Amino acid sequence: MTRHEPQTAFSACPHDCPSTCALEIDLRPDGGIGRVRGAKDNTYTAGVICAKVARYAERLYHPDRLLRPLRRIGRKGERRFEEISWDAALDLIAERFLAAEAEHGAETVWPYHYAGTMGLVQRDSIHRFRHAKGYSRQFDTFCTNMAWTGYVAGTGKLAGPDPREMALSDQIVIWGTNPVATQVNVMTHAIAARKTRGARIIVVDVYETDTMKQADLGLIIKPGTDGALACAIMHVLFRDGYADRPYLDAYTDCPAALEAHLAARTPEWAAGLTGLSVERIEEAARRIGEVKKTYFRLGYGFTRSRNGAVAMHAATSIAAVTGAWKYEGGGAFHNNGAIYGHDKSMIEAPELIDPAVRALDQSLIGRILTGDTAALLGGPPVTAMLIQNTNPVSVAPEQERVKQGFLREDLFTVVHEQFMTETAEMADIVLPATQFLEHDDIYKGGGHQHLMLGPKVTDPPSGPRENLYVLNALAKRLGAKDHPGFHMTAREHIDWMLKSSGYGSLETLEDSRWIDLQPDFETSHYLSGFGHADGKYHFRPDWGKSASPNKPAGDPMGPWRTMPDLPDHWDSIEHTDLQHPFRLVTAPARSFLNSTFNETESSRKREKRPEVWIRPQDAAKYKIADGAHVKMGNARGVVTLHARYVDTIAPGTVVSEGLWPNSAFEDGKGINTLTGADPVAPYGGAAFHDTAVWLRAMD
Ligand SMILES: Nc1nc2c(c(=O)[nH]1)N[C@H]1C(S)=C(S)[C@@H](COP(=O)(O)OP(=O)(O)OC[C@H]3O[C@@H](n4cnc5c(=O)[nH]c(N)nc54)[C@H](O)[C@@H]3O)O[C@H]1N2
Ligand SMILES: Nc1nc2c(c(=O)[nH]1)N[C@H]1C(S)=C(S)[C@@H](COP(=O)(O)OP(=O)(O)OC[C@H]3O[C@@H](n4cnc5c(=O)[nH]c(N)nc54)[C@H](O)[C@@H]3O)O[C@H]1N2
Ligand code: SF4
Ligand SMILES: [Mo]
Repeated sequence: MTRHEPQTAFSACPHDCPSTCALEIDLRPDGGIGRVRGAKDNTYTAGVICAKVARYAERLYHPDRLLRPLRRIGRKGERRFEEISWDAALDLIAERFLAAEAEHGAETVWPYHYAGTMGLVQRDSIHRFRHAKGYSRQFDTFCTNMAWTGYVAGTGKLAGPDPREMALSDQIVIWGTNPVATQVNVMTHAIAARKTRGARIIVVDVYETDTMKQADLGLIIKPGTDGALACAIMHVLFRDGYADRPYLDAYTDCPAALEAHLAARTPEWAAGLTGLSVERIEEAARRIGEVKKTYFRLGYGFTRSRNGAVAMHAATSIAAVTGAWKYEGGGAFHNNGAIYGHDKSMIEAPELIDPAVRALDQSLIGRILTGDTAALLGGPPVTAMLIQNTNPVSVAPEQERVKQGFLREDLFTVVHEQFMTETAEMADIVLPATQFLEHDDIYKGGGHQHLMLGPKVTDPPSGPRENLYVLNALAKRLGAKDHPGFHMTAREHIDWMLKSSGYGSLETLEDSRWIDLQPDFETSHYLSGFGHADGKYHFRPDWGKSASPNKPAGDPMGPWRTMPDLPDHWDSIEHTDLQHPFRLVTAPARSFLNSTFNETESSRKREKRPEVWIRPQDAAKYKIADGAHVKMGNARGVVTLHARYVDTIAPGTVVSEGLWPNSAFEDGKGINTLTGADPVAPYGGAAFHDTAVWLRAMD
């Protein structure tokens, strides 16, 4: 803890945020933490972090932190628990997991996790645990499926131009992400480009976000119409001589077919779909055509729709039409997942995987726990769960079913948590977890290129234990197949991974704090070829055979056979009708991170209360006043919240920023009561921003 300066420790932000900031932590004389700051000498973080992490002490020393293992003594969900010892808790869990296994087979146990910590040791050791027992696997679908699949369909690889190059670009197109709220460092580099080079910023969203407020050109479009906008932009680029034909011939698979296909995708056509004026689309296209050094920073938000993969591929394709990839400060970036090449085998034990064991869809948890045979993939019911790093009762879609499932008396649920979340309230056993500053881990940035050390910098209170401890202790009690990973500390795991990956050792990383793994310019810009076997950018994605990192073992899913074979508007979104006249987008709130930080007072104060934002013109039609108490619903359920008039939203669209705890809504039904879990084509994912709803004033 005193490796650098006596009063300052370093770490990395563990939260599920593409920025993965390099942190400096002020240490108090008693060893506790003070202010958290961004590391100035990390070239991506550049000294800037978000407000909620700067005040981390509020979360670390929160009076509601879980400190002791708890056992349920009331009925399910009644929130009555008694304290027990760690040993008693672990013994009981082992007994119940073994009994469940004896009755239904090992697949009845479903270790369930996600990204509350992005630390590779503490997040992913659960895989070693599940594989060593033959427990059900998890098909991850909350977040990345449509975005990664769509990007990789074009480029063949999940990587791109160095995000720091944004500072060297002449124009930055921030598409379907709200970095002021969700990944603040994108703004650092984009604003630097504006200050030093007069770069322009274009933002595409469905409402005027804080990011769009900073833009030179803001395009507010109807949700799920990004494919149409991208096609119309490309139409103009071809029509007006902005297409880089030598680049297209050398680097792309079928430019002539694309051009012919786009002939009918005119700005007039896209105006009808997106709600933008023809002039606005023409203006955006002209700016993108004129400025060669345009950096497309493509986010997740616009892919959380049933046509999200198609939308991502279409937006990525624009950079291939202009040839922006050739230039420093140009190209299209989404995520750098493919650059790391780190060896996770000691953490995850892939050699223990039995491919016959089912992989249950994380987003279908509601259907799975309520016995839907299709969702259970024909296997046994789930009767035991160990949950780490996720809060499905709040974050998962089809919330009514999720709650119903967790209420099952024959389901034995263990939740390892830092706080009494709404998922922990449903548990049979609650185990207290350490926070990131209290354990060792290693992180990689999705939105940048650093592998970063996050060492333990302060002692936890007595009680909370790290994920690795729980998994190793349970593996032993459960008689899991032995694996060296079960006998290693987090520091030993980190050291092993670094050595095995050729990235030095724990000792060298303690010294350097991070490693910059950005590939060279040629590679990052695909100048020696794209990631596909033919080295070309693919306008024709061949969806059923994609190289997506999210590809599951089985067949493609959803209506994938009707996906367009070239960039297009794919009309597969949830449609409005007379009963459901609005389309709801559940965008993230600036002061929460998914459901994390919704326990801190300052975040709740800043976000005020659950609201649905609506255009006054739209509200008037349904006699909804500004500030009105409203119900919002669809076939999945009904929520109660307050309306607020906001002029700058796409027509027919309503926005509810979250994630608030369910209990902040009047009847305890959170926003995910309304969202659907149906798997999006072709490789799954939940369409969180693609929901048709009705709205009704309550009085
Ligand atoms: N403060 C804060 N930060 C976060 C999070 C958080 O909850 N709060 N969540 C973290 C996580 S897990 C992730 S994955 C990232 C995600 O961060 P982003 O990539 O920013 O993605 P989203 O947060 O889903 O949505 C971003 C924007 O997409 C817009 N959007 C929704 N539908 C459409 C559409 O059809 N078209 C267009 N053009 N825009 C659309 C929304 O209005 C929203 O402003 O952020 C991380 N950072
Ligand atoms: N309506 C709507 N729903 C959404 C989204 C949306 O935009 N709209 N976004 C979706 C997206 S992109 C994502 S990624 C998911 C995210 O959903 P989750 O992965 O569930 O994310 P969090 O809400 O951050 O919950 C993480 C939990 O992990 C706990 N935790 C943190 N660190 C540790 C640790 O070291 N050990 C243990 N045991 N626990 C820890 C935290 O206390 C927190 O309760 O939500 C999805 N849900
Ligand atoms: S911006 Fe994201 S990575 Fe950086 S400190 Fe905030 S939550 Fe963490
Ligand atoms: Mo996410």
